[in-house]
Parts: sequence; C-alpha cells; structure tokens
Amino acid sequence: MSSRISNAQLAAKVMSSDDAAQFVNHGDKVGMSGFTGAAYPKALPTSIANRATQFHDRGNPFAIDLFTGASTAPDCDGVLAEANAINYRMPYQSDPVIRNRINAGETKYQDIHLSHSAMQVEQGFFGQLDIAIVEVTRITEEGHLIPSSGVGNNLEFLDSAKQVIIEVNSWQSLELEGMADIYRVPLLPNRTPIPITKVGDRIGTPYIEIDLEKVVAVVETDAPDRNSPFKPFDEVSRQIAGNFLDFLEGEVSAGRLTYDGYIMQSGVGNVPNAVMAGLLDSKFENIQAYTEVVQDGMLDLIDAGKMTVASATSFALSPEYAEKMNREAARYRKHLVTRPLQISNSPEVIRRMGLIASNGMIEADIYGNINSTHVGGSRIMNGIGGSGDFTRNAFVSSFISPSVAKGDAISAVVPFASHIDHTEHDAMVVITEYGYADLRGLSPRDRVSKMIAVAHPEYRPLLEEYVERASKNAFQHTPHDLKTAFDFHINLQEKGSMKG
Ligand code: 0RQ
Repeated sequence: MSSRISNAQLAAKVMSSDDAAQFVNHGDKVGMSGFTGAAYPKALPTSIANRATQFHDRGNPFAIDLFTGASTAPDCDGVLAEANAINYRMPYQSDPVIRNRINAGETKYQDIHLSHSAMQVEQGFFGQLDIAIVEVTRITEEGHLIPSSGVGNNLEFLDSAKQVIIEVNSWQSLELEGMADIYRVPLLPNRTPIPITKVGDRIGTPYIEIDLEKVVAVVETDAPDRNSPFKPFDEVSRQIAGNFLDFLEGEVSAGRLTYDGYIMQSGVGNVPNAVMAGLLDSKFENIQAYTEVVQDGMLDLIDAGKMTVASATSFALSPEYAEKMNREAARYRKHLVTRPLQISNSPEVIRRMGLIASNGMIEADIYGNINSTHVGGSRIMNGIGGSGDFTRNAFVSSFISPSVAKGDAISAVVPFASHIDHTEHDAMVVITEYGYADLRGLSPRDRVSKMIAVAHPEYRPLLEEYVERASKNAFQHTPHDLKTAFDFHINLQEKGSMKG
C-alpha cells in the first residue's frame, strides 16, 4: 500500500488513470478540484481527453460539463478544450485554448461569482453531479482526505456527486497537512453564522470526510502544479504600487486605517503582485490577508515579518514559489489557512473583516463602472472570479490597472464600459500609474475629472471631448452621448486603436 493511502478500502481502488477515466461518460457533470493552477487533478483530464478523442474518431459525441473552483492549467482545462471535450464550463477559466473555444461559441461558459458556485451545486441548480475528481496530498487511515494546494469547491463536489475519483499526488508536500480548515456551511434554510471573526480563526477540521462507498477509483500521480510565472516588475507597475501606497497612507491620515491594522484582499495578476512587493518597504506592519489565493508577494511579506496571517482557498504561486512552498510548508503553515471557497469568499465574513480589496480590471468608465471580464463587450478574457465577492463587501474596494494596454492602442479609462461587472455603486477607488481616483462621496459628474486625471495623457483630450458632448444631454445625472459612447471601442475594432 502506498504510504500516502492509509485506508485499506480506498487502497483497494487504486488503478491507472486511463482505467479510472472509463467512469466518465458523455454528458456527465464533472466537478474537479483546481484553483488558479493549483490542486487540479493531474492525470484524469488527459485520460478523459484521450477518451473523448477516441469517441470523436468513431463519429460519436463526447463532451462533459466541467465544474471547478476556478481556472486550472494547460494539463487540465487546456487538454480537455484541445480535445473539444467540454460542453459547459463554470465558474472561471483563464486558459487560452478554452478561452478561444468559448469565444468561438463552441463551449458554453457561465461566469459566476465564485462564492455562488458551490452553493448552486449543492442546492441542486444543475441537478446532481455525476462524478467528482479531486486531488489530495494523502488519505488517512479513516479515509479522510488531506487537501493539497487548494480547497476550492472540493467539499461540495464530493458531497454532491454520485461517484468520486481521488488523485493522490506525491509531488504535494505532506507538510500541507494542518493548513486546511474544512467547515460545512449548512444548507438552506438552516444557515447559521460562519463563526470567523479574525483572519486566522480555525473553525473546522484539517481534513475532508467523505462517503467512502462513493469512491470508484484512486489514482496515484506525481506532477507539479502549473501556475504561470509573473511578468517582471516594470516602471509602470512600480508607479501603480507607489500610488496604491499613497492611497493607503491617505487612509491612515484620515483615521480610517492604522499601520498595523491593514487587512488586504489582492486580486490575481501581474499588477496586484507588484503592489504586494511595494508593501515590503512600507510602514505597514502585521499585515493580514483575507483573500482568495496565496500569491508570491504574500510569501515575501511573511518572510520579511510583515505579514502575520493569510486566509485563502488556494495557492496561486509561480513555479519557483510553488517549489519553495513545497520545501517549507511546515514553516508557512503557521501563517496560512486554506478554506472552502464558500468561506474564503463569503460576503458575510468579508464584510465583517473590514478589508481593503484591490483587483485588476480591463477598463473603467468615467463614472466608475468597472469591466473586469470582456474585451469590446463580446470577447471574454477570464471571468469575474472572486472580484465581485470582495468588491461588493469590502470596507474599501479599489481597482488597479495600467492606463493603457497593447502599447497605447487601448485606454483603460473609457466613456462607457463595454461590459460592467462592478457598478459605480461598488467601486470606490481606481488606481493607475498616474495616481488614484477616489470616487467615494462623489456624485457621478464629480467623479469625471478624477477619472480623467488617472487616464493616459494621450486619451485625456478625447475623454474631455466626450464629456463636452454628453453635457448637451437633457438629463444631467449621469450624462451620456449614446451616439458616440462606444466610439473608443468601435475605433479599436475598425482601426486597431481607441484613438481612431
Ligand atoms: O494581455 O498578456 O496578452 O499582454 O489583459 O493584463 O495588465 O498584465 O493585468 O494580469 O492584472 O490582468 C483584468 C485580466 C488583468 C485580471 C485582468 C490585457 C493585457 C494583457 C493582462 P497580454 P495585465 P493583469 C479574484 C480576482 C478578473 C478576475 C479577478 C482578471 C492581459 O485582473 O482576470 O479580478 N480579473 N479576480 O494586454 C484588451 C483592455 C485590456 C486588455 C488589459 N482594456 N483591452 N486587453 N488587457 N486591459 C479575487 C482574489 O482574491 C484572487
């Protein structure tokens, strides 16, 4: 018996990945572990993709509905999308192959708030899941599962599925045991308050208890998580980080924040990672994170003695930092708690924490509506992820982005956002390399000059011209000139630049 599978009943179910894939059939609803390139099953996706290809070669259909915690990796979403084996996907993706399938109309994608995803599964919005495929670090003698580098929606998928396949990954450190805090949110109508009042509170067990009778296969793997490395910090991201710190300093001056009272949520991406690096040299101490993913910057803050504790649902570490975590999990475990996604992203707990949220964006409009997900209104990038869960419930919610993309062909500040994920009612501060626009306490028209001040200088005259046209509208609460409101986007589509 493998030393990582201590339960005799489950050890008897060990088989090859290809054999286990025979339990997955065309039309199945499959719940997989996996969250931002961590903790996803490493073997089954390829075996399912190969099975799909065999079906397709014989002229038979084969596609599954795939549910995860969030994005996965090329050896999960990527291989399945390559084989055209995904009919429906929720709740988040960021893999280029599946993104192309979705934008081509070949795969259906439902981009929902991550805090809703497990709840919708367990309350039966999709009917019963056929199978849950979940990666773990080890299986205890009792048959309890020790989560690997993330928890995501595993608990609810394991509870809700008719059958279960477990992947035991020996690449994952055994020292991860003790990091997870597994707590079941009671089903409606029997909800009770989630008893977390401090970031590091532990309220559950370090393992997931499952119905052993549902397990049809156990597969052994030894493959690394595959997160993308971050881009090196450039001058623009350094300036954005500096402006974010100025905004935090402003909060301290206003008496709304103390140097040892900062609880952060940090979105995924290159820019949020640069912001965390900026905190290393700041006056802030005893920083805490109540967030969705543990990022490289947080490990640096822990190492520097600047961060005391981070609560998340998964890791989103670059390959180098994932290796570091594997070597030093026993040390990091003292500072980290991984929770089910329903709890890491719980609106109830987020509001209680009084945290400051910062997430990336595609574009913001002059009134402070934020587009996090779509290019030109139609093309999905990744998804809303947890940004809505945090933005809506944070004490202060901010969005950070370079002022331009693709050279300077695209402005991050536009007259009217081509898709709106976070409304003007939720977004409070917008930060670019040109400063921060603090929109709190301002009526829509008073926000305009603040937003234009953080736009790229080349786009400011074009935005001013739009405001001039909009000022002729008979209605002046949120004035628009609908005939030209999307000129920036139409220019981009037709002429390759928003400048036209
Ligand atoms: O594309 O890589 O091809 O050059 O978008 O942009 O500037 O590197 O920024 O990595 O922070 O990502 C909104 C996508 C920003 C991300 C988004 C192009 C740009 C580049 C990446 P290239 P950057 P980031 C959950 C947090 C939603 C989910 C979320 C995101 C690529 O932050 O997915 O918030 N957010 N989750 O060129 C066309 C524009 C563009 C554009 C940027 N206006 N039009 N392309 N790009 N702006 C909560 C947690 O706690 C984790």
